Amino acid sequence: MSQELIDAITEMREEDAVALTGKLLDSGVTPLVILEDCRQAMSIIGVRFETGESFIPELILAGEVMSQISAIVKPRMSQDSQSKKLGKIVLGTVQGDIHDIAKDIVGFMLDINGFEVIDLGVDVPPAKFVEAVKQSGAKIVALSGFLTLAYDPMKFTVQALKDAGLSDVKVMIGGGQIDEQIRQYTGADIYGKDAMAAVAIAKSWA
Ligand code: B12
Repeated sequence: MSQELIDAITEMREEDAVALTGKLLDSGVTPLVILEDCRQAMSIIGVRFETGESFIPELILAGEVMSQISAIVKPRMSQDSQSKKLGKIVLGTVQGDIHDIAKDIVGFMLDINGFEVIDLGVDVPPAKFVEAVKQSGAKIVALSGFLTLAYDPMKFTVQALKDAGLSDVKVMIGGGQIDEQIRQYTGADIYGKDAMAAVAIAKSWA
């Protein structure tokens, strides 16, 4: 763990955070350790937002810092990752929700663990998931959502896949408030608490 990196992110020192990431990678710190630092930093920022110490512009800036770090870390991981793909996964943040930091981490982890990730982005309507599954032949769909308002779009997406005759496609869900109770509500196959869980689930289905 690098407290210096966590501090640089939580203090929104964008250039420092990016430079430090490069330095840590060069000194042999693994990308996974860096991602864990990012996760810790984001959770500190999340608590500050909830307690009124930080506001939306800070969150947006933190999101940008995360994207930049991810862009540096990703090529280093791809070098080590297996070229053999374990299968295709359609990923997206559901309709009405634009939170993508966590989705990107999930996509990133799936990618470097051998899956071909078709990332549909944010605010993705159910029909778009259906279309992407049909086009790609993916057998796994991963839905991310952070808002309470995301529960229904998740449920509608699961239903839309069934209505399209894609009952053999497995659906995992995750994000902020998502838990087992929400999984039952949405009809998804499984809930995963973090990106590592997403990888473990996908591997068990592959
Ligand atoms: C950053 C942030 C934002 C940023 C998003 C930037 C971005 N590019 O994503 C911005 C500023 C844009 C934003 C906007 C809003 N936000 Co906001 N946001 C957050 C915040 C602080 C952090 C979320 C985050 O990215 N965490 C970092 C990730 C990495 O953490 P993580 O959860 O550990 O990630 C893991 C898991 O979630 C899991 N996972 C995620 N997806 C999936 C999928 C699968 C398949 C699996 C298996 C696992 C999985 O794996 C991840 C990696 O390990 C949260 C508060 C919080 N504490 O969560 C509020 C929060 C989610 N936001 C909230 C709100 C209300 C909003 C706004 C409506 C605010 C507004 N009034 O405009 C808008 C929403 C607009 C919209 N339509 O979506 C509320 C939601 C409340 C609710 N119950 O609905 C929260 C909880 C804050 C609060 N307490 O009020 N937000």
